[in-house]
Amino acid sequence: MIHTRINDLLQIKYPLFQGGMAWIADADLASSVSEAGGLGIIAAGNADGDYVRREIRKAKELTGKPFGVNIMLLSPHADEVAKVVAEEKVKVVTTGAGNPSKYMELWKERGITVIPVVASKAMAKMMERSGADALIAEGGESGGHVGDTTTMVLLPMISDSVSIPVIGAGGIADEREAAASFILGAEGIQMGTAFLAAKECNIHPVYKEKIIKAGDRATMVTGKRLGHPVRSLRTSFARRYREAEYSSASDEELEKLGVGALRKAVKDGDEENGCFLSGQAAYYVNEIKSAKDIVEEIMKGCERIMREGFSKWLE
Ligand code: TUI
Repeated sequence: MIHTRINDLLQIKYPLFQGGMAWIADADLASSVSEAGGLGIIAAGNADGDYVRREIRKAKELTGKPFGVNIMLLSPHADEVAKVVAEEKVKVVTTGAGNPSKYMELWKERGITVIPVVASKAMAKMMERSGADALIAEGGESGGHVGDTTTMVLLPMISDSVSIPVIGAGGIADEREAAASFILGAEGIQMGTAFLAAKECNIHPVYKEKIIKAGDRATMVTGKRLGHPVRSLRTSFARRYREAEYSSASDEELEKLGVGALRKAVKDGDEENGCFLSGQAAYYVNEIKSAKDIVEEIMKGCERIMREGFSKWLE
């Protein structure tokens, strides 16, 4: 068994998180990952407090095991959702796309384990000083909102910079990528894209199909012009958005193009107008499986690689 400080901190069997994907990671997906021995995470995304409270209560009915809530800090409802997770005494909170310092006291006094996502060394050190229990270092291979440092460079950098445990994310969907993360200093891994193909993931079948079929250059990054770079599948929508970014279109026109695009992908499978967020590791996601099989295959494969060691090229 792979056993790190993350297993002890969260009382979970496997140090594996399911990423908090906006519009996607609901109580069904999160509870099935937690039941499988990992940490399932409900994504608050842009949803309001009532939605998040309902999903938390649903997850509590579906599993007795720990699960988390991810708060996307760019959301207009972030303040409200921050209060809801405190009231509901969620065991773990992860944050993304910003600095969660202002909520830290509220969460810590309720005994919540706080694990911010960081994409830089400066943010990692600041979060450790503010009382974070662990960090998720997410490289630019990931789907959704991305920084530009890769997991390969970011993980050792962040692990060397803090003494709290670090979870690697971005570009992990296969056992070799998982094992490499531990070598780079991680004490846990987080996967998002790999769980898009979970049976329990309630996205439109067209979205799952696109992830399963994704090839070697399947994703691209758009949104840099407005300051929020986002990695998604290279669809006609993504190409159109990219063209608009480099045209004389105004910022307002660009924003209008993006409104509702995540929902259109997730709920409607709308190939023309939907934004299908995905990490580069979609290449390794080739079939629909239960969350339990995804968790176990990755962790067992990772453990086998660690036990075998790497003597292939040693004389
Ligand atoms: O947050 C994510 N991934 C996301 S959020 C999202 S929803 C969205 N919708 C529209 C526009 C933008 C996003 C889809 N995917 N990952 C975690 C993550 N956090 N990656 C990078 C960061 C990050 C970035 C800046 C963390 C901290 C940070 O600090 C900013 C600062 O204040 O320096």
